[in-house]
Amino acid sequence: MLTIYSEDHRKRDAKTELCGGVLVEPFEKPSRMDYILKRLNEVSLGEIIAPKDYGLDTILQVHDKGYVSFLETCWDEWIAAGMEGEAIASTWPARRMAQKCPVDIDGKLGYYSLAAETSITEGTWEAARASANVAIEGARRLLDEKAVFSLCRPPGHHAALDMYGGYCFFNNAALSAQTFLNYGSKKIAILDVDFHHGNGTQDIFYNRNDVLFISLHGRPEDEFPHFLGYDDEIGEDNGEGFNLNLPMPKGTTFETWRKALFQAMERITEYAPDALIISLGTDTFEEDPISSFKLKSDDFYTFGKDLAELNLPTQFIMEGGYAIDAIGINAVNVLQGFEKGAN
Ligand code: Q9C
Ligand code: ZN
Repeated sequence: MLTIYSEDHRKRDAKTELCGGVLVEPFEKPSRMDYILKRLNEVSLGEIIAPKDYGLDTILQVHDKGYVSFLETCWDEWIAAGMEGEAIASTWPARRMAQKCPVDIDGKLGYYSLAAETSITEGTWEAARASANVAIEGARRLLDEKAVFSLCRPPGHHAALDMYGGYCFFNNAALSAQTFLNYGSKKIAILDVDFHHGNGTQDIFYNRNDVLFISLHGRPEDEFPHFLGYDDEIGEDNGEGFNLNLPMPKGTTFETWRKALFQAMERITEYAPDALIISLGTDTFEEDPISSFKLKSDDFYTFGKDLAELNLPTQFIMEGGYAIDAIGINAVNVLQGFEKGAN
């Protein structure tokens, strides 16, 4: 399987994440990629290529213009304001307050964020742009390949039309879906198997029927992002019936998770998309430090094999996964299972 990867992800190297009332070393860190690369090379999965730079056109089809320019200038504005640490939001346009973008950088950070754990740092914009390019390149390559792996970092599925958070800035899966549509596809399915609900992807396609969004995740009652991901969110207007959430409780094992997977696969078969995008988080792993599902390394292989049954052109897009000494095995197990199943 062809892998798309950019070294520029290293430009995102935040030193702080707000967690449990203190600043900790971020869970989402550059070395995650090293473990995946190491495993890709160990099993010789295939060629690894760098993306071209696709500029901002596709990004602006998916994200709000003001949001994109905020990301571009945020760090400079933060430094110009004389701040000491990394840029973290601390105030939000909450219930019954004005939904207007302020001028002050503290105000802007709250306006354009959905959570405070994600610090913006020097180089975040460049890394997020590279990650977007990795997704878009993958979509283009899928025109000639049966499957591709877009090794994206930073991840994307929490990034909404005009909000960052949950370690995400641009929604890589959405950029990829939009790229397929730009190239003439009529219907795209996105299956999000990251432990956390893909609130950003749901948000972007909520009123559209040309992208089917399905997410398997920890229940919003228990887990981040807390305020989206319920099973009564089915889509709106043209998008009604094209959003499917399958939330599951803490402690969910592969046996239960796989039943939800089969339900998702049935819906995808019925939809009959031109291509399938997998938002691939491996934070469903039993040893993940911030999640509560109980998948084992072998289960990721079985999952990949199951997916191959759909017999669709498939793009895997890397999302979360924080048990980093197992992230290589787990992610590559999915890809190897898929290749095994497809033959
Ligand atoms: N104290 C992705 O998996 N909450 N993002 C962390 C730790 C945020 C996860 C809580 C989790 C974001 C792409
Ligand atoms: Zn996650």
